[in-house]
Amino acid sequence: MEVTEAEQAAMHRALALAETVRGRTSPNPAVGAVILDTSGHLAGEGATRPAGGPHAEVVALEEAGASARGGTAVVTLEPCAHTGRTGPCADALIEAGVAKVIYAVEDPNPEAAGGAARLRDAGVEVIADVEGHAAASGALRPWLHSVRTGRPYVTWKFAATLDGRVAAADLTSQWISSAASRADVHNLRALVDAILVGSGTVLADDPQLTVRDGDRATQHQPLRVVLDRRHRVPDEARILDAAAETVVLDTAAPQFALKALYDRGVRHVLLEGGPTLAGAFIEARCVDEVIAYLAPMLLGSGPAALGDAGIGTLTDAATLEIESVIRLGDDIKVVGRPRWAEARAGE
Ligand code: AOF
Ligand code: ZN
Repeated sequence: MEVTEAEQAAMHRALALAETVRGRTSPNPAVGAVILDTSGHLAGEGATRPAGGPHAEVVALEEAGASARGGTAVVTLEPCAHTGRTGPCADALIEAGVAKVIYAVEDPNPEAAGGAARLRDAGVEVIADVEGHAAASGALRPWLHSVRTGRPYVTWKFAATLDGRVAAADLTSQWISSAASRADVHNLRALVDAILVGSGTVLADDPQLTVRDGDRATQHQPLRVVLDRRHRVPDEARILDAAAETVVLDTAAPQFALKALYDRGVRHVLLEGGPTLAGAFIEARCVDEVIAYLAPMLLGSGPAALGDAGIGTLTDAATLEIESVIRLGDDIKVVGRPRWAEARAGE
């Protein structure tokens, strides 16, 4: 069983298609699919439509029409075998006469799994785990995490000086990070389902928490979430304006908040502030990814990015596996994953 160069290229295209719908498919996964005709030429392509709409395979099959017969389907996730809000994709592929199916990641959702077996039973050649790692650590990551853990994937993002401060001693904090970093944050917001802050951040900064610039602006506004146990958020706070939907949760407990968001269909949360809330999330081991924007600036005093996380000694430190380090304008962007997240993913 071999994967041709055209099929490999089709998988890369499917991965790219999946990227284009990130943040707009939850609670469903962001999947990409490509159909090649019998001579290996592109016949159709697609990505998951918003939840309740067709899956990626069905979008691609529609575009391919009769050219799918005898051809190959290349998908980032194992085709489903269940009737949920839509019919089984495995059956749609069989009916269309597809001869070969190549996919990246096995479907861990017990309700939908079994597509590969159904395809094989119908005489379709099936190849699994092609670019599996790329798919699982890309657009599918938050969804895969949610299926396994029952709570959303949490990215904690902060912008600080090189000495880790988010504001000066007098609490001035505007423009620590560069314009390039701020645009990057807006792109990041467009990829997630919800943005989470504590009431302290609302009172201190009165942020709007919308996607305003960056390349993906206006495509999608994530849900805005404030944890406000003491009912401190004033009616005139910008987070309550009409620019996007907002929920105020009457709790300070990360697990409870994440469960409530999961039940609303949220699969990826961007934790944006502030230090106290971040400390509580780290202490509860509810952070799966850390994105730090570090500005070439030193302050020497002022609040630290991370508040008390219940860590008293070095051996208890939350250690990160660094995934990438890039320069953004004059800033440095570091992406890392706490090792506890890794341990969980391997369970
Ligand atoms: C998607 N898009 O491209 C694929 C999915 O509720 P349903 O009927 O839409 O089914 C959702 C499940 O289908 C989802 O949890 C996953 O297991 C499977 N595959 N879903 O939304 C897709 N291929
Ligand atoms: Zn499906």
